[in-house]
Amino acid sequence: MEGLNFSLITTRPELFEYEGIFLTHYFTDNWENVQKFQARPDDILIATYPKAGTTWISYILDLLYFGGAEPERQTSVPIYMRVPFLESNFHKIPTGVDLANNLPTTPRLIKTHLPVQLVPKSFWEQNCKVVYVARNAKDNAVSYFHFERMNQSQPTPGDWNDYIQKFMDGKKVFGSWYDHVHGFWEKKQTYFNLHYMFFEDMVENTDHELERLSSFLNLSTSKEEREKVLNNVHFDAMRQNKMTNYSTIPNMIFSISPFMRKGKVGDWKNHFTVAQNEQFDKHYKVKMKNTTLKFRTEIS
Ligand code: PPS
Repeated sequence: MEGLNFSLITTRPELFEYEGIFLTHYFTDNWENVQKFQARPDDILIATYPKAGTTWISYILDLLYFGGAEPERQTSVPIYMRVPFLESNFHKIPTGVDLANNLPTTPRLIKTHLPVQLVPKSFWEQNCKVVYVARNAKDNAVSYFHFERMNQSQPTPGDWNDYIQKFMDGKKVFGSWYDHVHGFWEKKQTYFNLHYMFFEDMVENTDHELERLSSFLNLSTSKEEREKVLNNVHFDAMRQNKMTNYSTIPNMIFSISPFMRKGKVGDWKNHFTVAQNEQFDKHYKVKMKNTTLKFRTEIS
């Protein structure tokens, strides 16, 4: 397997404010090179707030473009090497920028969690296709909480009550969920090469979302091809697959919580107390009052 030469990090990083959002040094250490990154017109940028379904959409795109052509890629190259995390600099593996610059594929699939205003400008200048996935705030917060518990390269999450307060305040790595989802939604109004997707729609009808995505990408995929992709990107299949489940990363302690945890809409109901939910809803109304963006927190 490529790129797995790193050991457990024992000290969790500090969260600090940088360029108007909260980050850790893993995402600021290579800042200038990230901002100077030269996108190519056929690059595809996968943009998300953390825990919105990045790995899922990355694997879907990877299979759509390269699933048929390179069978060994599917069994030997982990998803985080196929789809570099642009702003990352974890020191023990090449930076996201170096990985992206050395990608042998066309198109290059590149992942970012940066909010819209901090995306390197060459992506916009080159009119690259951007696939954005958003997830409802409550499930996103729950998923992020468990991720911070298990991932030793994230700041400590504190207890759940503390955690949701910080989430509401935007004091999380990559900043405010509210600003992130809203920022890309606004961008879509003037930048037409942006496909805005919802995690909830993907759970409800993955095939339909796959069709819409293929059409955005101008890919003509047959029903059979789509079925093959669907089988591979099912939650259970990705959870079993070492190339997509992140089990190859020592910093992630799966005995605390696995990366592929539940993959559901509505798990927030198992976490929020009635009082926390009321407070969250009240705050949400204020934060989201000036947007046409609507989320579903449950599906039938
Ligand atoms: S990261 O670390 O930001 O890249 O994480 P990300 O991949 O964005 O989000 C992880 C959550 O997505 C869920 N997931 C899926 N759900 C349904 N089906 C599929 N195939 C799938 N793949 C990933 C994953 O389980 C995490 O959500 P939770 O709610 O924690 O389970």
